[in-house]
Amino acid sequence: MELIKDTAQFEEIYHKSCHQPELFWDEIASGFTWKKRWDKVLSWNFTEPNIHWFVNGKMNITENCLDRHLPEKSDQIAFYWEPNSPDTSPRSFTYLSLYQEVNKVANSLKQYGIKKGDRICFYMPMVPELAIAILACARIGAVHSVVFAGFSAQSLADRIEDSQCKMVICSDYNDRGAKHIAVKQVVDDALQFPGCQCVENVLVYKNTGDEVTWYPERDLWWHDVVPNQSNECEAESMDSEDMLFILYTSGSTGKPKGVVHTCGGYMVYTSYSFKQVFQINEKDLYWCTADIGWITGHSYIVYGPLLVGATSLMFEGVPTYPDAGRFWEICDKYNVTHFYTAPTAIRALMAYGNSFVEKYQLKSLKVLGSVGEPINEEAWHWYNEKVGKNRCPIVDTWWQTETGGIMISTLAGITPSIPSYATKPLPGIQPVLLSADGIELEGNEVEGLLCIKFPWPSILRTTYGDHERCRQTYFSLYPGYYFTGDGAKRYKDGNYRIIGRVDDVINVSGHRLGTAEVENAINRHPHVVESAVVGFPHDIKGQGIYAYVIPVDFNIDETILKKEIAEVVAKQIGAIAKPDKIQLVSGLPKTRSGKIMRRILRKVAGGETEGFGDVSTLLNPEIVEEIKDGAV
Ligand code: 7RM
Repeated sequence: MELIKDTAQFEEIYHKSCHQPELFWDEIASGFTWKKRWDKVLSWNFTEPNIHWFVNGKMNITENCLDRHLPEKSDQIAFYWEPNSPDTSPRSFTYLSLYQEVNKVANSLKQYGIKKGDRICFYMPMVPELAIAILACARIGAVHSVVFAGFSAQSLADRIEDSQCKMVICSDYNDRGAKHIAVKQVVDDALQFPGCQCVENVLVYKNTGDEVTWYPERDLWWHDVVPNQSNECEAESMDSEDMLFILYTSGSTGKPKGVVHTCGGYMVYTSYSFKQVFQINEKDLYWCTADIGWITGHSYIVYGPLLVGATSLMFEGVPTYPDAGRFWEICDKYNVTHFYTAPTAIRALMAYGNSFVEKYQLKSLKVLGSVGEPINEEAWHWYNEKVGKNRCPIVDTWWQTETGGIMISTLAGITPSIPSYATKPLPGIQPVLLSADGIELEGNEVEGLLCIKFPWPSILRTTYGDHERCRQTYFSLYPGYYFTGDGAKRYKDGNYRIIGRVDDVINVSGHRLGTAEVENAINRHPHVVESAVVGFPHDIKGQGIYAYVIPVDFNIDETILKKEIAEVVAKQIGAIAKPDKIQLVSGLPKTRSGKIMRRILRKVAGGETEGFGDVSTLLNPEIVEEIKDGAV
């Protein structure tokens, strides 16, 4: 796969990708190892939806991540691993050693009865064994469902149950910053739920070595099972459209949905987008600071870099431990050339002042990336000046769990970066802006709902176990389009600026949460009648969580109730979903049909005191004054 060389070539390739998409993707897919070539590049409709890329092609993504590189790169480092504590020894894996470790784990999974199509749940910290086991799973055709290890036992149980996982892979504990987290305990708690009977074994990687409760009929130690295995394991032949993984993500309604990605298209798109956006070359050292529990980690820590044969860095810890210079220390230590992080991390580090970042040279850096939420101009400039020393292009990459890979972004050093703009769609991506009634807005200087009108290889195929939900969420509101849930503006030269979600999804520190999900958790508290959750602008997190709560009675200790509500949310979802602010109210503004007027709640949460428009049509207009006066 050739790197795009300049703007003119980008324009030319983009044009071709839209006018001859099948030819375009056929050529790119031909650069991979297939066990059998496809009969047809694409067959699709967005109505059911039913999308097939590389029809009847057979392959295995791990052969493309590992085996394919062995002849030339067996001694090249696939990834370095930097532990949470700078005092712990770092580790590294060459392509050959990674290949062997993956095969050993793959053989272990087979030994315990895991077969093609079985689902395996992962609840692991950022240790190399997480990446290894994910690849092992893919090697034998099992489906991975990684759950971010900050989610609660309840959330973990819901996900295990929804996809009926046969195995859970976890660690004993996790040291993250100064925290010591009992990972296996959460798994044990989750498996107490009646819906989790499907789990036959728990494979436990000994990470810290502290004592754990052991269930001998169910639990397996990694070190008892894995080392004895053969380091060869034949890669299962997978159809392009066989499931590769499930990743749960929040939407505007109810419980999170399991976004399904399939083998062939995901492979082709993550590797293409990785290479072109970051402009990765031999000898580069790429580092993405995301957690593998999110899509960014799947596509751009595990699969993308390995597919292109890059060398990358995986980091166990957090940006502020032992101090706020850790990221920069690591960049200098490893000579990181490509650094990819989230605006929330940049803002958090900015808040510590410049002394930390100024202590380091950062001479090796060539490209900076941003992902997960809109990057505000102040953070963009700080990133550019203090980290990139005004000499590294910034790629602001817009994409989603559902898109599998980066959709709108600058190509580093090829197309121009503009502060707070994601800029242009990648080759193969055809975005449109729609008005609320579904009309395509033409030209530049327009704002609308961001939709995509043609499939790309890593578009989600379904939501696990509920295809109708997939259709309704993404393909029904604007027939013929994939609806992203984001609003965007298009400026001159066709550059896009992402504004943010237009649905009831909030983005807290780059983590997606449904307001309904948080409300359901809050409503579990016996002293809560009803609640409404909205986002509000937050200096570091991007958005914070503001909860309006109607208590059973006001004759209570407010501080205790608020604390308990936060605990209920942490228990139901995880600490990331704890409200930043809770306001007790006697009612919520409702329309005559009983719908909560979130517009008003968002304004109050955002600190606005006027411009509420006509509220007289509400069922309870008097509540608006009370809410304004009681704003926290
Ligand atoms: C990769 C990821 C998706 C939502 C998406 C947006 C927001 C992501 C950007 C962004 C502005 C960006 N997947 N988002 N990247 N907004 N600029 N560069 O984050 O499924 O967890 O979230 O995140 O609202 O719809 S995700």
